[in-house]
Amino acid sequence: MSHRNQTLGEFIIENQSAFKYTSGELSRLINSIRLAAKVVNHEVNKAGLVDIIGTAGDTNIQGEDQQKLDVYANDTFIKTLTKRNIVCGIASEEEDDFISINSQDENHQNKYVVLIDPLDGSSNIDVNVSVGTIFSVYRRVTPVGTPVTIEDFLQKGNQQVAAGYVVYGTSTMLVYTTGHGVNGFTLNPAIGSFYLSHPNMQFPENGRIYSVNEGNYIHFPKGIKDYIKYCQMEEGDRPYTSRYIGSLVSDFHRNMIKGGIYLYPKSSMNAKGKLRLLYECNPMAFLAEQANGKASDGFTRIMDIQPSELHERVPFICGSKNMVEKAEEFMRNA
Ligand code: P6P
Repeated sequence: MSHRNQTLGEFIIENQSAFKYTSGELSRLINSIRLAAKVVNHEVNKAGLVDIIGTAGDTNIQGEDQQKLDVYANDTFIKTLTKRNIVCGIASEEEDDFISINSQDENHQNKYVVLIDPLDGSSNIDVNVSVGTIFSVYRRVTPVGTPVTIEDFLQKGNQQVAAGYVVYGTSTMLVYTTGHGVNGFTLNPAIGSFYLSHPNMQFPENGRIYSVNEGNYIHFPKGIKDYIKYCQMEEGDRPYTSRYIGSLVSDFHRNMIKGGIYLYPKSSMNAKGKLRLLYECNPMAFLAEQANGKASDGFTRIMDIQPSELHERVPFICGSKNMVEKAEEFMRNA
């Protein structure tokens, strides 16, 4: 159920009963993400005005320079999720290992683990291009009341109970799913409330936008090269338009609204591609499928891949169903 201009809080309450595990915990979890998103949004929006731009002088497990806002966003989401005593474990792109959260009370009854990319596309911060937060939620698989283990995090994407992103763009939006479609909420910064602005978001089955870093073209597998050439060919509704922001959340969001495909393939430089399975590809794949789109590594459905380590990478092709299937066809026939 949804009504335009409903607030996120009203939407969560109205749809709580639709969620099969409802105990209010997931609603409180989404509410805590809402709060953290507002706090991070405040900092992202003034990044140019205070000394928060630039690297924090550290690198993460990926060997990437940690931008100060990366660190700030990571700390904010971890603190908010921990303080609200909702989850039993958190994994983050910015943390080498997962964090086990022992509740204040001895009977640790929290059932959910959250995996986050706290600020995706952060290399865009210094040039004022939109960035995003990505989150993925699972129910733990180890006994409630015991400390979480790596098993709780290495679940297939098809076990997710919720997933979403915040895009800090020309406006700030929270877009998420609990398995009943995808809904987008836009922040009214004047009053600090998110309002339902994009109910039941759906990928058009076809699109005319392809998003890929063509600077890597010569390093791509033959099937990807053939698909890119297909996009550029004068035939039917082609050539398509190339649009690549360098921020997954922004490219995904635009393609979901307009129709399009995002590709981050493997290459001779990145044997498994660049994007991380657990906190980038799985949540975006859950959203894509809930919005009538598709997500694969070129051969296998992303959400069917069995993770083997926290920060593993996979090739990622995601977007309008017919476009993803055409790209998969080129991969099969290469
Ligand atoms: P490249 C950002 O670092 C990110 O993870 C995605 O948000 C983005 O689409 C991609 O990497 C950009 O990577 O290699 O094209 O700069």
